[in-house]
Amino acid sequence: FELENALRVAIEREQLTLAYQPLFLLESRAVVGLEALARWQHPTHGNIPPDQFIPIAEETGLIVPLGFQLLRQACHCAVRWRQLAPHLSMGVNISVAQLQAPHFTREVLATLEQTGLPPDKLVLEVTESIFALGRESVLPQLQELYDAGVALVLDDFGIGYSSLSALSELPIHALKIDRSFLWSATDALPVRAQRNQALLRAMVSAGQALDLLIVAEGIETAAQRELARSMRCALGQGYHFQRPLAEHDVAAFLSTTT
Ligand code: G
Ligand code: G
Ligand code: G
Ligand code: NA
Ligand code: MN
Repeated sequence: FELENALRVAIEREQLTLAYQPLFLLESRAVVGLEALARWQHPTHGNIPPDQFIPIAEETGLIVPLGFQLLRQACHCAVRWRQLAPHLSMGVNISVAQLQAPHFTREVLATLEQTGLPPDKLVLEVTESIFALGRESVLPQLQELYDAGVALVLDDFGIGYSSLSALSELPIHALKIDRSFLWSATDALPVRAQRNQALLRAMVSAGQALDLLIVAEGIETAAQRELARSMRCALGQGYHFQRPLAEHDVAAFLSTTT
């Protein structure tokens, strides 16, 4: 089974789909947005997880056409679902290879215009890997998107390449603190939990000092939810609240929660 060619075919046939995981305001538990997550159900090989096909898509450049295809799907759905939840925003994960593709910004803005999704309701999630290749190759694109009003989030913050000085220069709206920090801050061993709570608090403070919205991801327990809330993370996401939903389940979910 050759993954690269299978992926090429699946993209041509538009067989990849998106699951949608909600984000909640930690204070009120109101749903404020969804994060779109790529899914691939292969006709004979079954479900292939994104951890397997996203890296291949990145290596082969297929992430560029795939990314635009998924972005259009997500924006179309967002416009439809905003009739049920008018404040809803749509988060889409973006790889460095996509940011570096020619005309990336133009394509994103064209998709917003074609679908009618307001720019500030699209949230592009980028990871710290944007810092690995030198910021010059991605910073202008991010600035252009930021200036157009698109919301930008630094995802998986704290585990990668970003320094605090780089953070202060990045045009972004929000920080998603990598789930490993919240998990270790609720470690069963009190000594470990305390040390990691101090670390988590410092990361939240750094983000707030830069006027960034703080998102806690990977919330799996009520204790983790309360810890994130007590540290004044604004938004939360995780299995404790809601697992990713299939597209056809989202409308019912929004109808009962908003
Ligand atoms: O309250 P304020 O306007 O600062 O919030 C900006 C908006 O950005 C919020 O309403 C929220 O919906 C959205 N937002 C911030 N971070 C994320 C995120 O990581 N994912 C999604 N989907 N939306 C986010
Ligand atoms: O949904 P799941 O947790 O299995 O996702 C695994 C990884 O794949 C995560 O790091 C996630 O950010 C990434 N991922 C999921 N969907 C997309 C996508 O549409 N584009 C990109 N570039 N990455 C994605
Ligand atoms: O790298 P990124 O943060 O985009 O990864 C998103 C992935 O995390 C998705 O595949 C999603 O299924 C997964 N995820 C979301 N919430 C939780 C959670 O509470 N626990 C765990 N283990 N994974 C989660
Ligand atoms: Na993400
Ligand atoms: Mn993440």
